[in-house]
Amino acid sequence: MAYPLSFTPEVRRALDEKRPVVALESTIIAHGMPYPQNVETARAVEDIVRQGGAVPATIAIIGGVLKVGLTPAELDRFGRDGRSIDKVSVRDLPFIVAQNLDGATTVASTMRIAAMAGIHVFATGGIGGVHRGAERTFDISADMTEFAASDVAVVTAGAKAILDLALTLEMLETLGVPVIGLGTGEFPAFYSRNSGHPVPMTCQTPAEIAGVMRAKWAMGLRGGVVVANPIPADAEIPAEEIAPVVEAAVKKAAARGIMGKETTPFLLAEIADVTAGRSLAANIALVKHNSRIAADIAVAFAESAS
Ligand code: PSU
Ligand code: MN
Repeated sequence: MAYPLSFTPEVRRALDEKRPVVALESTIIAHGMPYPQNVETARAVEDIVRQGGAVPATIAIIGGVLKVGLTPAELDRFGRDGRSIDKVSVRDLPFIVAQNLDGATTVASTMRIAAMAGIHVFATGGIGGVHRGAERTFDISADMTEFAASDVAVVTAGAKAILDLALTLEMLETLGVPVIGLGTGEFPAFYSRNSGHPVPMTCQTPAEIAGVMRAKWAMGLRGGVVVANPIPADAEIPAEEIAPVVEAAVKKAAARGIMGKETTPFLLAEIADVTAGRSLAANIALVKHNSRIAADIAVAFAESAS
């Protein structure tokens, strides 16, 4: 039996009526962005999903309960409390639940809870992946292995520029995960539209992506799909501009001995600092764009059921 989930009425109704739903994560709120931009963005993203004809389901853990959909007050609290709320990946789920704690869910744990809830589309900013230097540190995000387990399509602006994109793509191939460029032949690099790394396949429309999802799961192939959606051109930071900033941030993290789950939040905050908030503006723009596309995919996927 699945662990009991707690739904907001809006999400419960949409799922019962088989209407399109888009999952959203809470680590990006609590750990990925500063207050108050985190709450403003989380609210805006929910509105964008609704405007796109789907119902948003922001996922988090409150008092050990797996929440599918947050009330405005809950969402606000996650933004205000920020990094004092535990960042919860899949390995942390049993402890947080058993001890009745609060947790902000990463891409991996959000995928898992979305799958438990029967939600197949999820919008984030950028997925975790294989970190630079992983051959020494073994730092590979649990987001990677989760793509082999949960039947969820995740719309992402590629993978964060703080990662080793070539190794991240290799890992996804090993795990049998389709990486689809939406309107692009290149894997986008989060802040930048281009990375120089080709994607294995390209789709031009949300309906085509829904088709890939149907085909994958109809064959009994378990696991997720990466939908790589480049940041809008007017918000991008060109690769040559952001590369030295990322380089310096990665070095600073290493020098300070920052490891494990602290790495990604540290690097994002450091890069936002050094770019005087420009990377934060880029991050917000790409999350909004991903949410719009995720709504379109959820609508197309629901239509393809009939
Ligand atoms: N995307 C963003 N900002 C974030 C994250 C993703 O734009 O803060 C979070 C996601 O929750 C992702 C996590 O799952 O970073 C990856 O952390 P780690 O590298 O420790 O697995
Ligand atoms: Mn890690």
